[in-house]
Amino acid sequence: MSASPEEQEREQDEPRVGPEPGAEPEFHPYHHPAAGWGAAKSVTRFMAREGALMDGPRAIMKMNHENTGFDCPGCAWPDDTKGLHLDICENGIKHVTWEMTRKRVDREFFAAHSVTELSGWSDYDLENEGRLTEPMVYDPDTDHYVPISWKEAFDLVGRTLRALDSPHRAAYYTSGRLGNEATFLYQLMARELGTNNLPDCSNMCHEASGRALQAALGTGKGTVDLKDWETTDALFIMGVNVASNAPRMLTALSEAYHRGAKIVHINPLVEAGATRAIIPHDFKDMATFHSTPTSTLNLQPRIGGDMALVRGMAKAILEQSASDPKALDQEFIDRHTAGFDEYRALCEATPWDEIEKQSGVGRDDILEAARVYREADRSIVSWCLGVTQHEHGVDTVREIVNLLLLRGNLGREGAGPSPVRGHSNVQGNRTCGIDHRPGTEFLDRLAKVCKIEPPREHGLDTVRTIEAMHRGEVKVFVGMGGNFALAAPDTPHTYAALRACELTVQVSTKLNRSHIVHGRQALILPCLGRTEKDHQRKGVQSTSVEDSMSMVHLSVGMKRPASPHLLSEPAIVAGMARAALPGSETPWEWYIEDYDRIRDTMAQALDGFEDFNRRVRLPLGFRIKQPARELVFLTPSGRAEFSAAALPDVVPAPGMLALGTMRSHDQWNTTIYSDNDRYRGIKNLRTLVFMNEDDMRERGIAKLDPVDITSTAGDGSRRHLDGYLAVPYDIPRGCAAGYMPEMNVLCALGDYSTQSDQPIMKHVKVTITPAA
Ligand SMILES: Nc1nc2c(c(=O)[nH]1)N[C@H]1C(S)=C(S)[C@@H](COP(=O)(O)OP(=O)(O)OC[C@H]3O[C@@H](n4cnc5c(=O)[nH]c(N)nc54)[C@H](O)[C@@H]3O)O[C@H]1N2
Ligand SMILES: Nc1nc2c(c(=O)[nH]1)N[C@H]1C(S)=C(S)[C@@H](COP(=O)(O)OP(=O)(O)OC[C@H]3O[C@@H](n4cnc5c(=O)[nH]c(N)nc54)[C@H](O)[C@@H]3O)O[C@H]1N2
Ligand SMILES: [Mo]
Repeated sequence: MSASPEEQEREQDEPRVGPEPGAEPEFHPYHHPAAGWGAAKSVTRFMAREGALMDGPRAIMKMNHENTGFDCPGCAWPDDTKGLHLDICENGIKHVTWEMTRKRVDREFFAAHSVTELSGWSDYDLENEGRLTEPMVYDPDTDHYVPISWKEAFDLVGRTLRALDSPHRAAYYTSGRLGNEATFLYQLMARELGTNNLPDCSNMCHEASGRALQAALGTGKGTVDLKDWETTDALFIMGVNVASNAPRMLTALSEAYHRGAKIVHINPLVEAGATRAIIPHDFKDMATFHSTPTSTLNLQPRIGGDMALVRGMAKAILEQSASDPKALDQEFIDRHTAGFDEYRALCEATPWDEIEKQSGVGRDDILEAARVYREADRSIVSWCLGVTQHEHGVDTVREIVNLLLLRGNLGREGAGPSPVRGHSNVQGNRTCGIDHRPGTEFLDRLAKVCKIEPPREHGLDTVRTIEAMHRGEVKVFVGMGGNFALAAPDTPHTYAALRACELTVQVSTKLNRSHIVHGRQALILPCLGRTEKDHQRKGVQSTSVEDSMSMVHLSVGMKRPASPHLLSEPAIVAGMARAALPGSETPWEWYIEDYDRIRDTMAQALDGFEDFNRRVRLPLGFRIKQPARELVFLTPSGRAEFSAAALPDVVPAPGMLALGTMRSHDQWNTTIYSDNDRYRGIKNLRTLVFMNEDDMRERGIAKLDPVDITSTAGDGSRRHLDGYLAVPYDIPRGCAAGYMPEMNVLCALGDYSTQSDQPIMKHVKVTITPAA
């Protein structure tokens, strides 16, 4: 007899935190609800390991609270508007605890370990050493990092930048945790120096969403907020692993379910969050093991099949409109949109068998999803990387908008597009100027307010920066957070690019691969984390962040810094800027004394930030105005634009599979917490590939057999990963999946989307064979 869900949940083996060397890999399909006690136990173990048991709970109670705490750096999901006192999740807690660890990487550590030695360490072991404590510079004579004063470090940056024959010889990368104030100063520094070379993690993440929404609606962001989530009749969740990567969405899903809303998940994998969940802040649910369904329908398209699936839903709605005029919101279409006739003709001309073949979903299932959509007065479509990291990511997001426009699901409560952003401030980074393709209006205003001459030519994105480093055209790489070496595609190629640099500068909280894979000269500049108190001349400072739903609010750290030698990110930017621009009239030092001064300048320079200092101190902050929400479309036609793109062919060639790279439950991008992936039933294993059982059988591969994976790039070049273990999984035929960043080795740098310039990370063309 099988155990009840409660028993299963109780008996569930607690995964050990951290990779267990030599431990046997295990796979047992997971049948429990997401979140709940499994999550709570995992958190406790994790805190104990990081020595944060005392501080952890105190910090957690401060997370995501109306302007009195710090913003959870875990993800970009908005804060609960009703002031939920435990609006938190397992992964957010791990993320914060990871920052608050008691372990330290100090000068003795670097004296004891050469860089060559450290390059043999695993990524887990590097980060596991704890927080960085003081600035370090690479000494090529001894192959060790050695201490350097902040002043000398800034001088080295300034000297090297000033010696470049063009400002375009440097690139300034941003990882999406950087607060708005530091972001604004950082882009100002780059532009005052004379370049728009501002690659960011968004180039690998939601570039496709931004470009599609901009073209369709004249705004690069979603239009809905949490209230809309609370009132909608139907939610379509596409390509998001909710329980692992946006766990606070589980609350919204279970509330929606209780309300009677329909929830449709569209994902090649049926992830744990697409079944049932126990909501962690609901003490009653926790105590009684009560779980709530988080789905009413699950569709499993093939990898890359979303556009065809959405086209199918649109086709069904259009077909239905012949007998049921209310299927379409014709008045909305007439008043607010352009290009409808062309789109209708395209849908009519797309045959059902093509839609079925390309989506990998049967017509009846697509009709069922269309029925849910038709019966809902208000619908929201939400998506993440499963939709964006494709060649045709922009077309797919536009197809989603097409579907929404058909029924006027825009500019009213409970309806609209809702991309789920990744990093906690990745959306704010773009708003505050991290953009290698800045608009003229933005630059004109920046020029006027900051009295600089910003460059007008477009700069380099992530992929193009790596190419330029290879060619010797970019010689200085500055990383404001993140782990560029591992996050970027084509790992050996990216390593070589970084190593070809004259200087690499990494502003970081913890040791990672990007410190070990460095330029001829290299600096590690350690900064305060978001949980830490930032003391400046005028007192304790706060920074602001913007969530996935355009809410801007303050984040105030409250912990004693990990080391007295840390500087804040704004201060590090200002230090580098002053050294590189000694004659600059920008009052860099004055800004750092009091971040209100930065915000006052931002209020003048940035659209939507008027009266910034006052509004950001309102209890929940403020929402940046969203013209599309008000049915004002800043598009050439002044209307919301339908698109009419042909369906791409996403069906793998015979013998090939489409491989999606993704995150495990116990990881934060390049930070690996353990080798377990609880919700997918995996223990002690990251070097795996999830496959359909029939695809395995056809290749003579049994459960946990070692296999060799070969990817074939657009230019015909091949890349390999050998000895990965095959895991039979409920995934459509022709599809496979495994973990980033290990699998970035398989992603060719040249294989980026021509629509978004995003590296293709979800549709890598591979062959898989039994290990040689
Ligand atoms: N705990 C934790 N939270 C995180 C992160 C983390 O690493 N750890 N990362 C943060 C960041 S930066 C980001 S961008 C987000 C990422 O959040 P996600 O987008 O959830 O990230 P992935 O792990 O890449 O998972 C992609 C999901 O898309 C599905 N998928 C793959 N291919 C396709 C496809 O062709 N179509 C559809 N419909 N689905 C597909 C996969 O099965 C998987 O469920 O999460 C953020 N939050
Ligand atoms: N194959 C494949 N590759 C991918 C993806 C994928 O799905 N598949 N996803 C892509 C996506 S969506 C993203 S967003 C990128 C992520 O790319 P990045 O943002 O570059 O990488 P992270 O792993 O988030 O960065 C982790 C590091 O950030 C530093 N850090 C942490 N907190 C702070 C802080 O407060 N300040 C500073 N200065 N540093 C800090 C720490 O040193 C830590 O080691 O990866 C991309 N790469
Ligand atoms: Mo991301």
